[in-house]
Amino acid sequence: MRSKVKAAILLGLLVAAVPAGAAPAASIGLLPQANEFREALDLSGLWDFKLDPKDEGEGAGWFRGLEGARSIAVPGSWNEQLPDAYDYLGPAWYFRRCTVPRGFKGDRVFLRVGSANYAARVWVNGTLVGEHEGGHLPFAFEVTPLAVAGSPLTIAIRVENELKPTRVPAGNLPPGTRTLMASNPRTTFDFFPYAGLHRPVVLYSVPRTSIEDLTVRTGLEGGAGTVTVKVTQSGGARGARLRLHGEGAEVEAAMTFTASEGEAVLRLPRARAWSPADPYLYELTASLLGPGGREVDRYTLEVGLRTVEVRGTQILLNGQPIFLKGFGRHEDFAVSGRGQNEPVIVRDHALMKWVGANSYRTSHYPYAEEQMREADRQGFLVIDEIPAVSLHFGDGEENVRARLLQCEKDLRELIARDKNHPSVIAWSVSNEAIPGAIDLSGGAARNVDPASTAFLRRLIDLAHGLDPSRPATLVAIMGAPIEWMALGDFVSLNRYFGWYSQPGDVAAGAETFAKELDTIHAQVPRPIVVTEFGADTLPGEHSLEGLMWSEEFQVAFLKAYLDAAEKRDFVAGMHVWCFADFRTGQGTLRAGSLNHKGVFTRDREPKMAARFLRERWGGAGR
Ligand code: BDP
Repeated sequence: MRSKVKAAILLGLLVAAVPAGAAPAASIGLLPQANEFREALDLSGLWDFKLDPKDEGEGAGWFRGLEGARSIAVPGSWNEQLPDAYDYLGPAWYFRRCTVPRGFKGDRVFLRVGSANYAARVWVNGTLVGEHEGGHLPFAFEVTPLAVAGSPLTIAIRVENELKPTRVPAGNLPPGTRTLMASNPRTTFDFFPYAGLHRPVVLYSVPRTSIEDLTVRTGLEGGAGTVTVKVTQSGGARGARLRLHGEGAEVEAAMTFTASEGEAVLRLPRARAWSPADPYLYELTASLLGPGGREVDRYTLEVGLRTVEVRGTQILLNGQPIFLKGFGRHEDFAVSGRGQNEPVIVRDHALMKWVGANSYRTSHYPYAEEQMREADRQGFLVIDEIPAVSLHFGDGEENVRARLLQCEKDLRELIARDKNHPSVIAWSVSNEAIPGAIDLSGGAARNVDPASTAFLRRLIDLAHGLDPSRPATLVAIMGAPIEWMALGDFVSLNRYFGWYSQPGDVAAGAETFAKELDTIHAQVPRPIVVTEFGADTLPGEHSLEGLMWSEEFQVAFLKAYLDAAEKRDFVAGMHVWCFADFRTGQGTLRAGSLNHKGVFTRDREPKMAARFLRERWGGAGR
């Protein structure tokens, strides 16, 4: 069993740890789906909940039930639901009873957790079934022997989000380690370390012979399109039938399996390409065929036909240069915290359209799968990022190594999860890795330890290896060394001249920005995407002179940067930091524990800058 699991992890298919005696982790590539062959029971709602500050729950058998429990909503962070748990990050227990649907009879049953931040252990009917480390990504375990159709089932999940140097992102670094800003809790990153079950928990069934994973790659040539589909199956099906439906056309292809995998190409003589202007989605149905050609399993996927490529200093979508207009964002909202919040997902995408954006980055961690589906439907170009924020390299080899392993695991899981989304145009393997010294003047660090460069190169190479169809990038902090910027297929930069340096002098800051763009371009002749630029702005704060923190300052700052970028055809995108104000740790730079660089407030009302961008970017419905 162990070597089988290891092999699968190497393949990037299996993604959670297997405690002794527990079930092997299951594939996370496909969201659970209900149809004639599959069923899914979404366990979102109120669960029993109990903090475990003394860490006594496991020894005392809390996985059998919680005494003195109170309610908690899943999905949702616990921090703002329970007033006494705001900055509690230690262990806590979730517990819930359900009945295994009768329709699961005879099938394999899995339990899938959409995201537990940061580490989770899972028990079903009192039996430990698995554990997982790393927030923001799903994990699943097979629980077939425990889940009897029509019978009651208990689920217990212990979650903790202790800040540790060995985690990604890291926290509680050893005293003396240089961090960008001091904050409480002691993170290395500028967003609140929300904890809990942040996305739905789903119990689902698949037939004994079933589709385990689908990988879709699309191509466009002239007016024609191709959809290459790899099917991974378990249970010994002989073949599969693929059907692609859309635009009044239906094409089919058949495949036979050699072992567990098969591949086939669907050809559309006239294809409707997916793009921000026309995010058209075809429907792909994969059917697994059993004895006598009988259909034994089915999975349906929305597919957008598009190509992405970096050529020279341009990013090409469907062969045409595309300029990324948009934002860095956060999954953040009052009370729900980092929990999946569908009304906010819908509003955020609508507001980005209203502004005229066509792109965003999932700063600084993978977003909910519902976000990615909405991006597919609304035509956003997404830079999809793992939680590798503020990587440090100076706190000892052991810590650095632990973080590298976690980054690699995150990247495997992210690509396994998001590989089929047309909206995802690139993988971001880190945000603002920290060079030894930080230069805020527009220069680049020199003599950086080669081991840190090798660390980042390894992540870029891994992204390329797992998914040769998309570019990979890493986001450079001010003062990052040129050799780091040169590792990605395009350069990504966060810049704050006129804010953190040259404060209050927009003109001087924009000049430093422009000069630095030219210097980088001369050394790395690839597209540059400015993945962050912005200024903290208190809504309602006005200033005739356009002083810092006022709405006028934010508009002037964004305008100066956009103007500088517009004059340089090697700049392929501008992402404003940030879409909306968001909660972060307490610190002297963060009034009300909020980062105020949003062009929308935390409750999604526009600041002046939102209206300015809407004019500039030609927002919808003007
Ligand atoms: C960058 C980070 C981002 C911060 C932002 C800021 O990438 O997470 O929130 O700056 O300071 O350093 O506002």
